[in-house]
Amino acid sequence: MGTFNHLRQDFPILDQQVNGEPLVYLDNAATTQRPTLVLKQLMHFYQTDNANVHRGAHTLAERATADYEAARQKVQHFIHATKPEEVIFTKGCTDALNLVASTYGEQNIQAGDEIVISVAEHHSNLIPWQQLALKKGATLKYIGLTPDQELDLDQAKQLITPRTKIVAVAHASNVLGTVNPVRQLAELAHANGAVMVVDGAQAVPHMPVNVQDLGADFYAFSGHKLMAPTGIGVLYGKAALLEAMPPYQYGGEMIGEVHQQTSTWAPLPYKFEAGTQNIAGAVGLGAAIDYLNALGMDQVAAHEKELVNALLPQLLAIPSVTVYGPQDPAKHTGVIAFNLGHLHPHDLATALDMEGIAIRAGHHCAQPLMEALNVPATARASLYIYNTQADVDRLITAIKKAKEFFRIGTGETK
Ligand code: 7TS
Repeated sequence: MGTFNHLRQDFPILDQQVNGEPLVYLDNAATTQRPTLVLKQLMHFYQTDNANVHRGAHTLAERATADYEAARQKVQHFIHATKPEEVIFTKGCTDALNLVASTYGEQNIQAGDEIVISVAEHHSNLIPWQQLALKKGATLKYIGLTPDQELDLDQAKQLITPRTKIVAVAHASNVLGTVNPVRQLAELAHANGAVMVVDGAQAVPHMPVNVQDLGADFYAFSGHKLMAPTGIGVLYGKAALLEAMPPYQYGGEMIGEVHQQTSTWAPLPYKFEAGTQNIAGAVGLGAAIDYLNALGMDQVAAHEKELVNALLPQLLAIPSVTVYGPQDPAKHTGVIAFNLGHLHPHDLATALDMEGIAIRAGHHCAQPLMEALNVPATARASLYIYNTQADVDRLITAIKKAKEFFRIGTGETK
């Protein structure tokens, strides 16, 4: 433990006090913080290279285009896509999933078809499929959880049939802290003629990802959860699928030829990048990937695992604490949702904020999962590379203090 302790100094925002205490930032599943490297790269882009891309009649336009396309190649190598054309820049993970639903889904789903997702999906990987199913007269089916609150692969085997056209599941859950068996699900999908859509928002920032090994047909994620700016994300898609899909939006940049009554489309990836894109965001994403590559994704995963090994047993040892998802640290990512007795998680989050500790409380955009867990909301601490053992200790101490203050587990409440 401790090899990443120096990283904190790369993140200027972490060097502040909140309510008189040094900030402990544990809301990384919502968004991460940006290192100086990314901030500098953004500044550098705007100060030296800024221009619109692909209109390259001048030097700045050429430089901006080169920066933007270099970022695409960094993403390609980071997730092991076969070629840069398979990397579409989007506004984020939500935008990427909506793109698939409203192009591939619109083109391929018919009445009577089935779409299979899991009960633990973030609304971003649920509502696009729900609305597509409603519009087309298709059926949306849900894979449930095992008693250990992991995705029920046996049930998935029953649900995925030749009627299934799309299987869409998160690579890692934003609530349960589970990593789903994407490869097995992709095999089931493919054996039944369906495509595999993966929501990688909580996976790409935290572990090595190889979209080809996973068997993903589409893979979506957001830049801001891996230290890049907000407003930039990625849709990976297999080239043959992307080629056959209609455009998502129409306008500049995405056209081949436009006539009064007809148009043709640009080749991949530009067919899906209508209008001026978040060029600086892509540059920032490239810088964030450089930062992660310098650390090594295996080391990133190992660091978080060490923190989970320290945090989870201590949390479970506090009487009245319920932890959701697997209780075994080996099966749990750095996303840890929990409740303290009947204390509303918002009250707990407020108490922790008074101690300078930032966690999230709420339904985490996963209301069907809250229903399945039979809770209205949970607290959630989520870790990243700059968190330390000291952060874990501060969290545990503050939860114990809140437990005393609210008299949880004493039979009385304040
Ligand atoms: N999918 C998962 C699994 C997520 O955790 C999130 C965001 C999204 C999709 C959507 O990402 P966006 O960048 O397009 O908004 N999750 C959370 C969260 O858990 N708390 O705040 C945002």
